Parts: sequence; structure tokens; C-alpha cells
Amino acid sequence: MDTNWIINTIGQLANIGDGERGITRLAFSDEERRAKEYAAELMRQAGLSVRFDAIGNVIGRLEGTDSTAKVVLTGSHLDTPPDGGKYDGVVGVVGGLAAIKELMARGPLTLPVELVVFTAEESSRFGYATIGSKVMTGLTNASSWNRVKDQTGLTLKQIVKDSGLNLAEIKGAVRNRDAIQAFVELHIEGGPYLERYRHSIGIVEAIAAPTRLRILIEGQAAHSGSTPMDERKDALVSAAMIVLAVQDIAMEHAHQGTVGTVGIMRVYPNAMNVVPGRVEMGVDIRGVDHASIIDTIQDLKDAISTIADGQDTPISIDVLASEKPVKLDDSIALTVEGVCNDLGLKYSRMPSRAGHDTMNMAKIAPAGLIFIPCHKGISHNIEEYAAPEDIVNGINVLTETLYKLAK
Ligand code: HGY
Ligand code: MN
Ligand code: MN
Repeated sequence: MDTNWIINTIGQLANIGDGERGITRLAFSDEERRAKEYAAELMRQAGLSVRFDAIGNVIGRLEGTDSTAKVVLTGSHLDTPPDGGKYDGVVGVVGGLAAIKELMARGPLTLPVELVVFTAEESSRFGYATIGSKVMTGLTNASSWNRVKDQTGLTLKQIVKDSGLNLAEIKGAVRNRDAIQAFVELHIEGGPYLERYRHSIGIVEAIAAPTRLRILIEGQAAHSGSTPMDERKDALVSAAMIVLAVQDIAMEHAHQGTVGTVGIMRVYPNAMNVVPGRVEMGVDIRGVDHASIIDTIQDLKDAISTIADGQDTPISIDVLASEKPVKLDDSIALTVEGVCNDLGLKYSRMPSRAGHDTMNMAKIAPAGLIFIPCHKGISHNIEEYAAPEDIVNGINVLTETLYKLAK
């Protein structure tokens, strides 16, 4: 395996969308498009046939000896959150191509193998994630995209159209579940456990699902100097109470693997001399235990209702996403486990606390998710780092897993 090519290619991709505080390749941005085109060119150079589907997923294909056979898929994404890191998604795309190149060197496989770069995996732009794999698995269609908006108010429907994609053709990107043998994704853990426990590989058994809320607090803008403290309807004070409620309630459910974050806060009019009249918040609740997620959401709604009454600031909640945790197919996990034993790599079976395209692919085919450690569990941050040795271990495990599935 050409480790230099792998590390250099990760470096090349990092130049696309590289900024002062990190890498930014938002969903449907010019930067994501350039990264996907770069990946498509690498696939062509490797000898794969390459196509873009109707939502912009890039699909590179290596034919097998039995062209009627089901296809073995691998892949990940190249979009990032704002100021993100170099490895999230990239390891699965570059690693997937490195694995396929390795398999090509061994000679023909029976089943065809495809590498997919999924469009718009991150929720950063719309609060709605994994759009490319949702389209590929028939879990979303353009009819609902008028309600999905980015932070400038542009709808997903408009952005897809502006990207030069044809909404009428989106349905054509849905893959036939009978045509897919398996899907396996390689990804950084995005959390601290593999490095902490010194395991080289994580074999994911279940993927946490997000519930995302947009919360609107209506107070009353007022003069910050002349308005008496006991006569204010300060929307930001209510918002601050909600931030602490998310923290406290998620902590109460943390033992069940549930987490909660307020990642977006927009204050209006956001002026030093005006009592905030309106605040818009984004809340992200994740977990692998569905009952715990339901309890967390209910406890939060109760807390918000109490805050609204107590502060006399009406509060509305809009559910942007509400997905169920996904259990992965044990047959793929067992295959990966066997490969780790063959390679003498220490591994642990574990949940994924982040969302991935594998969640959707698992709905139409047996799916697996292979994790490698990332330093101090840092992700969605320019400090995100995966060591070359860990990347190579992950690619070796992916290569042998794909080989067992496709030979
Ligand atoms: O946000 C996530 O769970 C992942 O990074 N898409
Ligand atoms: Mn991510
Ligand atoms: Mn990712």
C-alpha cells in the first residue's frame, strides 16, 4: 500500500476549503463540488468508471467477473462543518480508493465494487444530514426540501437547483436494494475511546441518531438603559436558561449514551444597547437508546414550557430531524472481526455517537462501519488528527473486508 499517496492525497483535499481556523466545505458549496471532482479524477486515474448521480453522489465502479452480481459498496463524504478537520469523511474516501487499488492489484473479483462519495453528509448547513445517502436509499425526496433551509433562509430545493441538479431526476438516484451485497464505511471515531483504550479498530454495532430542534424565543426588544429590570422580556435570558436545561437534562441521561448540545444561537437585534427581542437556537440531541432520547426530548419540552411561562417569553419548537438509532448487521461485524484477528489488530465493538451515511445504507443492505482512532477524540475541529499508522490499519481492514465480500 502506498502510504505516501494516502497521506499526500489527504493533504491535497485539505487544501480545498482551507481557511484560517479550519477547513470549510459546506454541503452543496463550491468547495464540496471541487473536492468531489478531485476525487472523481483520482478514481478515473485508478481505472474506475465514474459517474455522478442525480443528487451529485460520485460513484466509481470496478467491474467484477460476474457483471450481473450484486455490488459491494464502500464510501464516505467530503463535505465538512465550518472550520472542520482534515480526516472526517476523507479517510473513508481516500481509504476506500486505496483499498480498491489494492484489490485491483490482486486480480479480478467476482462481484463489482463501488466507491461512493456521498453529497452533503454533514448537518451543519441545514440541520438535516446525510442527504446524498438518504436520496440513494429512498429516505428523502425533493417534495420535502422546501421546508429544509440553511441559515440564510435558502431552501434545500433552491440550492439543489442552483447546483445545476435536476429535481425531476432525483428519484433516479435511488438504488435497488436487491442490487447491493453490502456497504462498508471507514471513518475516524470522532470520539476519545479507541485512543484511550489503545484499540486500533472500532467495529460499530449501532449508530446514534439525531433529533434536531430549532427553538424560537419571542421576547421584547427594549432600551437597555431605560427599561427597568423587572419590566423586561429578555429573550436571551430565556435562551440561557434553555442552554443550561439542555446541559442538565442530557447529563441526567448521559449514562444511557444520550448527549445534548446547543450549537446555534442567533440573537436579534444583537446590539449592545437593546434588550434581545428574539433568539433562535439550534439543539442537537443524540443517542443509541431510543427510549432515553424520547425521555430527554420530553424533559426538555417540559423545561422550556416552564421557562416560557416564568419569563413571559413565548417559545416555539420546530423539529428539524427525528431519526431512530440504527443497529448494524452482525454478519458484516463478524467479517470485520475475523479480519482484525487475521491482522492481529486489537479492536472493540462499540456504538457510534456521531451520525454517518452508514445509517441510511443499513436500511437497504447489510452495512458495516469501521472506526480508527482520532487523537484525543477531537473532530469537527482543525486539530482533528488520525495517525498514518492508524489510517493504514483501517485501510488494511477495509481492504480485507471488501475482498471477503467481493471475491
Ligand atoms: O454530525 C454528525 O453526526 C456527523 O459528523 N455527520
Ligand atoms: Mn462529521
Ligand atoms: Mn463524517
